[in-house]
Amino acid sequence: MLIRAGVFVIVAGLVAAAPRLQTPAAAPQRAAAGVTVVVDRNWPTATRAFSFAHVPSPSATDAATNAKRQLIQGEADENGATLAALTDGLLPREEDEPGSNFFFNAGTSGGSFRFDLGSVLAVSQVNTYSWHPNTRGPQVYSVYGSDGAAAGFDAAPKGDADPAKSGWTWIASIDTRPGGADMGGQYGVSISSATGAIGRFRYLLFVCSATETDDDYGNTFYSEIDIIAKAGH
Ligand SMILES: [Ca+2]
Ligand SMILES: [Ca+2]
Repeated sequence: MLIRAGVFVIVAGLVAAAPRLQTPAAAPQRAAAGVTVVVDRNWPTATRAFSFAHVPSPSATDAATNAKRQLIQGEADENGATLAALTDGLLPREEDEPGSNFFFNAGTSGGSFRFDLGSVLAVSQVNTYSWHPNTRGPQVYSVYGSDGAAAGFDAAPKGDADPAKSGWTWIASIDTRPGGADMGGQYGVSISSATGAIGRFRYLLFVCSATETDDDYGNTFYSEIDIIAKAGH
């Protein structure tokens, strides 16, 4: 459902895209009240610096650096890295470097994984990065946060169950597909809050979808995911 909704959002965004040139890849994204999403796309050229017009560059010293990572649904592609690649602070040097990215298995529609930050933190940003020359470049996912304290909290929601019904707070649903045939590029997404904190979370859940299922190679090459916590929290 989220994927389909995302397609329509993108189409609508293109129709009204002219005033939004400062974020050329940013069709309107869906996010919880008070949550802001910024999308940057470095294309047709990009460098290993992951330097973006608006989105901060990836960090090696963020709140996710030592997070425990857990695959919840789906299969990792054996040609890629483990989930550790999402938090190691290292970046691919080239646009098609499978061993430096985590991606779900070829021929599958995606999956989900969870970060455990170890304690409840005031999360101010969730920043996600990807890079690929074609359909594995854009990011399509929903992200949820939880402090794990709710009655009935399910740390590993599966199937089509809505995590928001098992103790998770929906933060945003991201779809950076630019429309048109050419989807390649280096993408940066920054999710933040005007009030400083998106929420107080120990766990972050990412539910990822392939960008297309026309062939087996639509799962995004995720290079890094940063969780930024407010200082002193
Ligand atoms: Ca990082
Ligand atoms: Ca990395």
